[in-house]
Amino acid sequence: MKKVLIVMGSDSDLEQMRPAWTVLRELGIPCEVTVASAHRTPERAVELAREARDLGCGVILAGAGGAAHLAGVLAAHCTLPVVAVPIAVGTLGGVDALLSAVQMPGGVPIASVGIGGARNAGLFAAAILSASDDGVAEKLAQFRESQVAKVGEADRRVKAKLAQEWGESR
Ligand code: RP5
Repeated sequence: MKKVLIVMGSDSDLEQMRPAWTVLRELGIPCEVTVASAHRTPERAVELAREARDLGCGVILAGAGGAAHLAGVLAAHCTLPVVAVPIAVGTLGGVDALLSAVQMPGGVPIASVGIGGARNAGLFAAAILSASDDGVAEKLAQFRESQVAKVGEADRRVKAKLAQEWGESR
């Protein structure tokens, strides 16, 4: 099974990135997590991107805040799909990171989830891997089914609560 490489620009991104590997672990998809910065450790970022495919990675998730360029730099040095996770930090609260991802100039595309969207990034990585891995596709289908069940339970809870409230108010 292909792995997901999760790169974050700083250890200060850790908690916002945690949902990515949490959901990947729920799905049984292996991942590597590492800190590398496009501007503080540019050589390391390039090295990671260049070796990722040979190390068995099928997707890269890149979490960074500020006017972030980590996802773009990683994408520039490999042909794996790269998904940016804009981190909510600093004066602009992640809008800068979001725009730097979705406004990537032409030729080396990256995808992006929303600000702080690490869990969705993990799920999207699983969807990418599912295109060539039936086991991952099956796990993702089961995950979707579990969401259906949870919404059904939420619906029953809300109805029961409202029935009780409305009964009490009469
Ligand atoms: C970015 O700058 C990192 O991804 C982080 O979101 C932000 C702040 O980094 P620290 O100054 O906390 O290390 O490169």
